[in-house]
Amino acid sequence: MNTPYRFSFGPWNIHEGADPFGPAVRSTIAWANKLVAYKSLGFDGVQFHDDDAVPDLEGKSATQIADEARQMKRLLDDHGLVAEITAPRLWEDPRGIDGAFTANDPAVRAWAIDRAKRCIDIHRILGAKIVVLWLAREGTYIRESKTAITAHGHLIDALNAMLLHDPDVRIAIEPKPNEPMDHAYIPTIGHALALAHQTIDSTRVGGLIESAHALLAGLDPSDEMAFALQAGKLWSVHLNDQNGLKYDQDKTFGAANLRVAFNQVRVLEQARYAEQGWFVGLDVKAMRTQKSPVALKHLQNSRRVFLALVEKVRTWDTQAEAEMIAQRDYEELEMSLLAHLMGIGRD
Ligand code: XUL
Ligand code: MN
Repeated sequence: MNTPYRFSFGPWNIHEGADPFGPAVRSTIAWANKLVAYKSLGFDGVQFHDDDAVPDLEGKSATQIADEARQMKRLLDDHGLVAEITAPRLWEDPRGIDGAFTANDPAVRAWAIDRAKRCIDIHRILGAKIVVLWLAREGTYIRESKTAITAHGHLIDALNAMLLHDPDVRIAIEPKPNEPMDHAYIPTIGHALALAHQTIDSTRVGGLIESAHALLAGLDPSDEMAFALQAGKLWSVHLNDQNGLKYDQDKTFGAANLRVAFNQVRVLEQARYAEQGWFVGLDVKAMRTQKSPVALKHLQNSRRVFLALVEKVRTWDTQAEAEMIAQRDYEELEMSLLAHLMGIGRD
């Protein structure tokens, strides 16, 4: 299929299978081998955390960080890959245990902003298009532990500091309603874009929608995407799937909710998302039961499902759809769509 779609994933999507209840079950794949896997799986873009690009960066000088980032950029060039995003990993450092930008301790907030600036420095060297903020611990386990009004102000302060640090940087907020916190402060794209509008340059703050995060918020991911697309603010996606309101599952795209996946692809097609140069990012995890030699199938399969659904969107009879809408015969519309997805005739 002749398609302008370009795909990305993060190195954490090739992983050892540890979960909160058990250790790793697969051996670690070296960076060099991960990079080789990208092209062979049909991917062109790499999603980075700052410390994926420069490991252990907290102990390193600015010069050392820049040198290592340049080495990583050369590696990407050698493999014909590009950096899509860079994200500050604020949630693993012990200082960020109760939030980073929204920590009660001003010294922790200062550290978090400084770390985000260093992430931007790495991002410039890698030539990535957007800095992504997944606000992992920016929320609470118990309501009373933070003052929410103040915390939202701290988030705006952090965004402003990042925007001032680099006049070209664009920041995409990745909303998620919970996990690891009980309640996160920025659970939906509406919250993210409302925050963006309070910064010193709202044109440089947009969003990244992850399918599973929207489902965890009880929302339809395609409507979340549409909200951002309408505003010209959907700058990346993390496609995956989620079976109900459980832990964050990061399943293969379409594996639990095929029709919901179809509608995500449909909205991206309607907005000509790919033609604007944005990547289709995947944030999927292999099942823990997968043996090492077949632990990359979740990436390949997610991409395949996406492309098959592009075909389904493009072959959907929109003329017939318009007639059914005009008649308000939504039962017919629904059955026609199900028949189209199942590849069966409409009798
Ligand atoms: C967390 C999540 C992260 C971010 C990248 O649920 O989705 O993988 O996407 O930090
Ligand atoms: Mn994600």
